Formats: sequence, C-alpha cells, structure tokens
Amino acid sequence: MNVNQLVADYERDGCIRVKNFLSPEKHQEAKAAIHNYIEKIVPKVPEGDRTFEADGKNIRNLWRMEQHDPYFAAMAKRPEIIELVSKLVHGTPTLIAVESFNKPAKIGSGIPAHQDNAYFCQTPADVLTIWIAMDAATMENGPIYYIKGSQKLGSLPHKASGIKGNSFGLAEMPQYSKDEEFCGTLDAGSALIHHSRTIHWSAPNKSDYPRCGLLMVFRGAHTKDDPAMQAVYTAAMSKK
Ligand SMILES: O=C(O)CCC(=O)C(=O)O
Repeated sequence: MNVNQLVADYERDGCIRVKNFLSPEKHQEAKAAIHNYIEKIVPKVPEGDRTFEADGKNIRNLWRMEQHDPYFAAMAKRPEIIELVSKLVHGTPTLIAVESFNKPAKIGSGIPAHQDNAYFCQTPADVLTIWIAMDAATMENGPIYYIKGSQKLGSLPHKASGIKGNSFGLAEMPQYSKDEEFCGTLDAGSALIHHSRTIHWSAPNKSDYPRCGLLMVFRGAHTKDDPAMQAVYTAAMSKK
C-alpha cells in the first residue's frame, strides 16, 4: 500500500479503494467474529444497536459493535490502521463506532444518497469511514457509489428519508457527470475509505449473494460537536 498516494487520492476525491486491507486470515477472522456476534451477542444488545431488514429477521445493520464485543474494539486499535487514519483525519484518531451494513442476498435494502456528517455533526468534518468488504461487493449486489470530490461541497441540506437504519438523506442530489462517479466494487478483504462529506449511496441487493461491509468510523480528536448541525438533525427526526 502506497500511503502517500492513498492520502493524495483521498484529499482529491474524498473516497479511495485500499486493496487487500485485511490479510486473508484477518478477513476470515472478522467474518467469523460477525457471525458469532449475530448468533450470540445480538439477542442481548439494546434495540437501538441493531436494525433488521423489512422481514424482521435478517440483520440490516449492527451499531456500536465495539461496545458489545472486545474483538471489534481491538480491531480499531491496530497500529497500521491508526497510522493511516491519522494522516487522513489530520490528527489523533478517535473511534466513533464500529458498524455493519449487511445487505443480505435478495432482500438487502438500499441506502439513500447522503453525507455521513449530517449524522455525525462534527466540525471540522475530519471524520471518515473505513468500509471493509466481508463479501465481494460486485455490480450485482449493491456496491457503494460515490461522487468524487463532493467532500468539497460543504455540508448540504438533508431531510428525513423514512428508511430504517438510514433515517437521513440528501434533500437534493447535486448535478454531477458520470466521470465523477466512483463505483466501490471490492474483493473480499479490501476496503473503501470515505470522507464524512463525500456523497454516497447504494442500491438494494437483488442478487443471490450477500454484501456485508464492516465499518470503522473515526474522527480526529480535535473535532467538536456542531450544535447547529445537531439541531437540524434532531428537528428532522422529530418530524418523521
Ligand atoms: O453499505 C452501504 O451500502 C452504505 C454505507 C454507508 O452509507 C456509509 O458507510 O455511510
């Protein structure tokens, strides 16, 4: 991994692909840890820490996994991860959360276009997500799409989306050209890293294959809660 090139691409595009982010062994270990989490830990977590798909059975998202399983807390402390993140958040990495977007085969729901910082409400927006493919993300099973460079558009208006697990979406999609679109297909074990203002979305999974992503969200220790952004978020949620 050429770290200088990754940093330059991230600063320009707000989204990058990191091939072989996990070794095959670490990838298998993480997959097994998610399986174990769903079997043994999910039945005990608070309702707000998991979201089901519309069938009420399959997991759509797991939230705050680091609080319920030391495996995920330890993963987010690996030195090679912290070193890379510190360059991208311009400071000392602080973990916000470990999450999953499971997108099960056939029924996995889509994600409306959004900027993550509409949820995180941090200023400056030195916040990022590492999205690690537990399964290959292909053109068929609902990969993430980004608008390259959209992190430079500032904080755009969002409104309630009515979608469980992704309650906030862009009020209006900006105009963009196909050249600016980045489709985040990935081999299992590879990762995407996106800035918290980079616009992204994904389609439902209609394929026969799951598309699970394991996410680590970090901010720089210097970022602060933005009360104005928090007020917008709270107001939109109360109107749902
Ligand atoms: O997994 C997906 O399809 C979308 C993930 C996402 O919205 C995020 O990382 O903020």
